[in-house]
Amino acid sequence: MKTNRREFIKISGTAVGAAAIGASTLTGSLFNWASGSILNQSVPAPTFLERTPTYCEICFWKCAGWVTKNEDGEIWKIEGHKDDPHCNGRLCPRGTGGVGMYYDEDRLKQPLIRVEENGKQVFKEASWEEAFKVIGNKMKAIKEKYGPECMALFTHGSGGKFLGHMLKAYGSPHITAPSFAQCRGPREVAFYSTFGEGVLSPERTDIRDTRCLVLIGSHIGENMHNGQVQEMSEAIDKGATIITVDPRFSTAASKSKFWLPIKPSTDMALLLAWINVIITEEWYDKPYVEKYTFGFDQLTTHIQTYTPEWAYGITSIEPKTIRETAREMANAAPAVIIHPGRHVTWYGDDTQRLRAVAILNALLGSWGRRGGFYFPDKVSVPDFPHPPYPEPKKTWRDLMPGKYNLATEIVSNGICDATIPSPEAACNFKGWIVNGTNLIHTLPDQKKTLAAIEALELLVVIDTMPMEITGYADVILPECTYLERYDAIRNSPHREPVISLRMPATEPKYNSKPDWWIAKELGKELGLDAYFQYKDIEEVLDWELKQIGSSLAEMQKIGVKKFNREYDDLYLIDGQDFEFNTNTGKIELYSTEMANNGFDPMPVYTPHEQPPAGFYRLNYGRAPAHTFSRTSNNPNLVDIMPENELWVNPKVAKQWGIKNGQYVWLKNQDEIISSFSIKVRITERIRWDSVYMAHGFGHSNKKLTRAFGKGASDTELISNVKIDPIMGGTGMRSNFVTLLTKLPEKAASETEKTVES
Ligand SMILES: Nc1nc2c(c(=O)[nH]1)N[C@H]1C(S)=C(S)[C@@H](COP(=O)(O)OP(=O)(O)OC[C@H]3O[C@@H](n4cnc5c(=O)[nH]c(N)nc54)[C@H](O)[C@@H]3O)O[C@H]1N2
Ligand SMILES: Nc1nc2c(c(=O)[nH]1)N[C@H]1C(S)=C(S)[C@@H](COP(=O)(O)OP(=O)(O)OC[C@H]3O[C@@H](n4cnc5c(=O)[nH]c(N)nc54)[C@H](O)[C@@H]3O)O[C@H]1N2
Ligand code: SF4
Ligand SMILES: [Mo]
Repeated sequence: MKTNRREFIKISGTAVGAAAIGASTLTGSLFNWASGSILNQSVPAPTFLERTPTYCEICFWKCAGWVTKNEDGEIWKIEGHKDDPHCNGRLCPRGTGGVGMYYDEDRLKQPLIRVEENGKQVFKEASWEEAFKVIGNKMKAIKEKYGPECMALFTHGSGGKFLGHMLKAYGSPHITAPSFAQCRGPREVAFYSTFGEGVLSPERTDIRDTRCLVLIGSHIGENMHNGQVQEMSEAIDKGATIITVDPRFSTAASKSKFWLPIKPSTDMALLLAWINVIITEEWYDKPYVEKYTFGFDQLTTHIQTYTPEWAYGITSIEPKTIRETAREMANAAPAVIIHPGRHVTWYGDDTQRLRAVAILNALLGSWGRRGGFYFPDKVSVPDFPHPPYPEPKKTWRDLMPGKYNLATEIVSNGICDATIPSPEAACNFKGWIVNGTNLIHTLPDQKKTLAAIEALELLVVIDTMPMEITGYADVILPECTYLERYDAIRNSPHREPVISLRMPATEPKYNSKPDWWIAKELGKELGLDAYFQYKDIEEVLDWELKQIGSSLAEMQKIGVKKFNREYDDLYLIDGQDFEFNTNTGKIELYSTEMANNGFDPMPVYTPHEQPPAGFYRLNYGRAPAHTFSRTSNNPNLVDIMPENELWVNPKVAKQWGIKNGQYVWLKNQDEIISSFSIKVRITERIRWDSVYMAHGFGHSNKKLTRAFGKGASDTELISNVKIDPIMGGTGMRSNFVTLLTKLPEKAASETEKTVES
């Protein structure tokens, strides 16, 4: 099987002047990082350059970069910052194309308020003052009638810090992000209960020095998290073995020594069989296991029956391959990483699957070792002084008693559920502020999301674009793009502590404003002036930076600043005593925390549903040129990839008599039909029991002139959600679809249905 090189030509063909950087296998073939601006290809190099620091907002890797303007003062290009370990001077194609977000003429331009005119609901343009008045009055009424805790903030992205501060000052602790229960939550909870620490973001994986990288359902390469992709290229160049477990022949699979095309939903069986082999063959790190772990004897007994022969019948991976790959990992140990993945909410037993991943890493001694997982460090930046927040009278835990006990963050789908009125609910949420998250495409089970929205007394949406969620808002507030604003200091954990500044490269276009300003003005409207005792964000940033020995002026010049680690403890030293932050002070192979909460202390295999005849499992994932639903209208990125395609195995295509390039509709197990059709791509790279599409397409908002109706939405078809009882994650991979080759009546009418904003 070959990867599609034509796609690569298309990418570099669009990015005129782009150079392939690095001669490694990965960068050299599929990932041609563009170094110049895609948008202004024809603009001659300006004579006067003015550059300002930023960090990218196109995804959550937050690469630091420089924005350069041309002599007319217009944004010309964005380049990576060479001192930044997130990007090492190179942005991914999405980051380079980020300029398109600023230039997109479909942007939200003015605050909008929902009003009724002639019996019809419409959005009316408003001033910021009017918009704040409407929101302020409603929020005060909600506080009075139900308590401030009944307001929730859904936020994903940088502005969350300011809006979160405003909400806490108002009296609600309910701030939630989809990056927990729709994304990496199970992984964090699993690693906390095993090692007493999370994996964090950026992941603490020491990929550049690894000798064996196991990707189990994490497709680095299409998942373009920059530094991680670069480190993987570096590791491959240095001869590391890549083992990819994926039912789909992903880009990573094409770079791998072993590709294990596992039957979807059966990963737990493979992981348990690997644990079985590593213990029975005595390939584990004996001194490490003895010194640092708890529960080895229980684990040994527990995995007796989980043999490779047993797993073969479940996973379709041959026992010989299971042993061979286990051997490969053990040979590389401790410089081995069984990658914890990132979007890990699949089948509802995800925390337990990630526990198996954590246990495997522990047995091989990779936690705290070079080429395994390092101990990250970050600077502690104090917050600008403010009065203490009022004590909330109730929290989400009171509203969902006994549920998701081990969740370490607020579960967004839990807030959504608790918004839907029900006789049992102690309190329902009455108002949402939604910032930088397109909940309609982000939360599975759209029926529930819509039912919750229906029940709200206030829905404020802060966004840069007219998305699906904005169509449901009472008030829409247009945020300016990341290129036009200051934000909180980026301060993420890494090998060395490192901070980065984002500052405006230019004035906000239209009547858009930054989140820090929105939070402050809304705060004042709510009478919370005491919490906003500063003139502007520059004062706040300068104060915060001065506490850590820098200043705003310095950061404006250098963009990125590295600090020394307080201790030289990136890895464990051989034989070092170490107390882990778990109940036993050890790495818990047997989890006392799980046991105490009534969950299996060691992972157990349970079978998952398989598709009925004529149906295929709906598999979805990332496309290198896009981020979720946020970039599908970006003029630069639309050029690279205008719509998503449905990967269909040739055997299936033949059965259905469908041709490459033909458009089909999809119908899921609950009779939900996709609003739009999707182009078929016939490929051996997908198993016959599944179909695959990139997430983020199939927009139904007509205001998105480039993205409307392009491709299909996976979210729409994800109505069967398997909730992880441990932490509330939404397992989204138990949905099955069948193909419709003709335009069904329902789909035709759905196509007409749009939201206005
Ligand atoms: N079906 C399905 N659902 C998924 C996933 C999936 O693969 N399939 N993936 C899950 C995962 S891993 C994650 S992390 C989440 C991601 O979930 P989201 O972060 O909600 O993803 P997006 O669809 O990109 O929505 C981002 C929204 O923010 C807006 N936006 C972009 N920039 C700015 C800005 O600077 N300011 C403001 N105020 N708004 C901005 C965009 O216009 C868009 O409306 O989705 C989860 N849900
Ligand atoms: N270009 C780009 N990169 C991104 C993002 C983006 O939007 N665009 N988003 C970022 C974010 S927030 C996240 S969370 C990460 C997510 O990135 P990943 O953690 O890599 O997750 P997914 O994109 O969901 O891809 C999952 C892979 O799992 C495979 N798979 C499906 N079912 C099974 C199964 O049962 N078993 C196994 N073993 N594999 C299976 C799919 O074929 C796919 O290749 O990507 C990040 N990077
Ligand atoms: S990985 Fe790409 S999109 Fe994400 S922050 Fe970095 S440059 Fe931006
Ligand atoms: Mo994510």
